[in-house]
Amino acid sequence: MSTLEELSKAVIAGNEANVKSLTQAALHEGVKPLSVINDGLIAGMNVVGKRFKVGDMFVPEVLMSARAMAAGVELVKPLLAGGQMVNKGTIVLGTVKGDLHDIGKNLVGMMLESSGYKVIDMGVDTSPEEFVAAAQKNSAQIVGLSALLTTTMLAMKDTIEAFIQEGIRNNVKIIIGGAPISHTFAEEIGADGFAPDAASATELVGQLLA
Ligand code: B12
Repeated sequence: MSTLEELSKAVIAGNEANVKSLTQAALHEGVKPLSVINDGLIAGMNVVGKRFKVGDMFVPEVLMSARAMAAGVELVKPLLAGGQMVNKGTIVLGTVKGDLHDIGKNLVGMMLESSGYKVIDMGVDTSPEEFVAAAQKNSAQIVGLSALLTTTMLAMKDTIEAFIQEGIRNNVKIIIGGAPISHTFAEEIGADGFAPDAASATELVGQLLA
């Protein structure tokens, strides 16, 4: 079994200590940081998602996997940071109201930071008003919304509405993402863009700011 396969297994098992040592081992072997994330850590989390769906895994186990994955991501993070001092733009990023999922949002934030953007992380369960206030306070060019639940996807629409209400919708580009989100949904609610993963999110931001 390759180190990346073992790493995926450790994420599935929720074994934080093994995730840390295998992440380090993979990096040591010369596996690219992004590949450690995509082909090791996220690959494991994808299996967790499938098992959770069919009832083979339950919330406490999923949380252990999530924690283990986060510990691995922390180790890779410094290697992604480009160290650029130029600020290419400011992004307010958060998980929408009612939603507590933050693994994907954190990955998006990390990739954006490592590409030279300033990221204001709003955390989880962020209300439309909080997004509006943060965008104004930081003169953000981009607002990124994350949602993992079909029920909280609707909070994305409410958040866009709040920017319209405040009269500042044209000052920002609003991008959305998360497992249940699609291009079609983005168009439906009047978002400026959608990206299916962290690397494409960074590309999307680059395009919108060009
Ligand atoms: C981990 C997890 C949890 C953890 C979250 C821990 C944490 N700190 O985030 C815990 C255990 C807390 C949890 C709780 C719940 N969960 Co949950 N969870 C998951 C799981 C297994 C993985 C999600 C994940 O982290 N994926 C890995 C990351 C890397 O992927 P990602 O989030 O999609 O992010 C990528 C892209 O989407 C994109 N992206 C993400 N955000 C953004 C933002 C922008 C701007 C852009 C451009 C791109 C982008 O880039 C990311 C990186 O590539 C999913 C299964 C799944 N298939 O998604 C279920 C899932 C999302 N959960 C689900 C459910 C039902 C729940 C609960 C209601 C369970 C319960 N009964 O209590 C609660 C809800 C809590 C709440 N109010 O939010 C369902 C949702 C079903 C639905 N149709 O709505 C899912 C789909 C599982 C399932 N199949 O049933 N969960």
